[in-house]
Amino acid sequence: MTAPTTAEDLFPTRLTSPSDFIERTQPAVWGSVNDGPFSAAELEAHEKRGFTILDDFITADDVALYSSELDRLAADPALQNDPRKITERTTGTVRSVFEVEKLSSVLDDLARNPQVLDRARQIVGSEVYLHQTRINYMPSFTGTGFYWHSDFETWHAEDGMPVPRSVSLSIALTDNYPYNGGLMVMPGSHRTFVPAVGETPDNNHEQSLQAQEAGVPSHAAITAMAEKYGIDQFTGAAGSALWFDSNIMHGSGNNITPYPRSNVFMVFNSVDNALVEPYAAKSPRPEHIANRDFTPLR
Ligand code: 6CS
Ligand code: FE
Repeated sequence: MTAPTTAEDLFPTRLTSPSDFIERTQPAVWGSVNDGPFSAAELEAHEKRGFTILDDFITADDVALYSSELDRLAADPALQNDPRKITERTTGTVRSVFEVEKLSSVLDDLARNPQVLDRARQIVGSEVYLHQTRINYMPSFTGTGFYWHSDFETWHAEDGMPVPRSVSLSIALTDNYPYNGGLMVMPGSHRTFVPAVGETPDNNHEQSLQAQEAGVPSHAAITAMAEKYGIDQFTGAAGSALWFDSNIMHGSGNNITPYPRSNVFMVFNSVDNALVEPYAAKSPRPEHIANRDFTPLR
């Protein structure tokens, strides 16, 4: 499949001056209760809040299995200078490994597991493919967070994702406390698109995956969003899952505790929302960050 070169830009961003927020018209949940494992009440809550937490989503055995994959990939000498491995800017320890379904058959199986795939299809209301996958490692003491952002803002601007019709799954491989750099979300903020100010630098991904600067909202925008939606935090034991909308406003602080925090992260995009040319960047990002093989996952 080749990407169309143009598509209407419903979410102008990376602008020269601030502009109004955009209230999206697209739903968060495109499917219905008959399409998969989520109950009607879960779908309704997901539509409203933009995220769903499922405790005990995977077993303790699977937590151990995926954790050993995480350790293996972090230590793999073959990935030493691989662009899929992102290190912390200051300490050089592993921050993320991308495209993990290609590096681990165990994680490829996870993406295709009906408990995962059927839920992703149910939310986006169609067949899906993997837009991005990664393992995030947040070490104890020195782990650095992710500043406030909407994933969709980046995927639209830099990857050419037309509309927010994708869902992300984050599975906790360690316990998430309120104090070890856990993810903060603004419930309901997925309804509002916050255009960012500032042009996308060339090859922005070479620095943005260590610390995002382009595409983040202004302090005034974050303040307005927090006043409207409030801030919640994702806490939960290892094995819990967070399903969240691509446009939800989220971020995390640093981790100065002795308790590391790591997770497997997979983004399922609708095959009817395949990438086009980037809306606000000179060239598309590499495929290990933004996949352009739109073959449905089976
Ligand atoms: O670049 C990405 O695709 C993801 N990573 C960062 C740091 N921000 C946007 C998005 O979540
Ligand atoms: Fe994010």
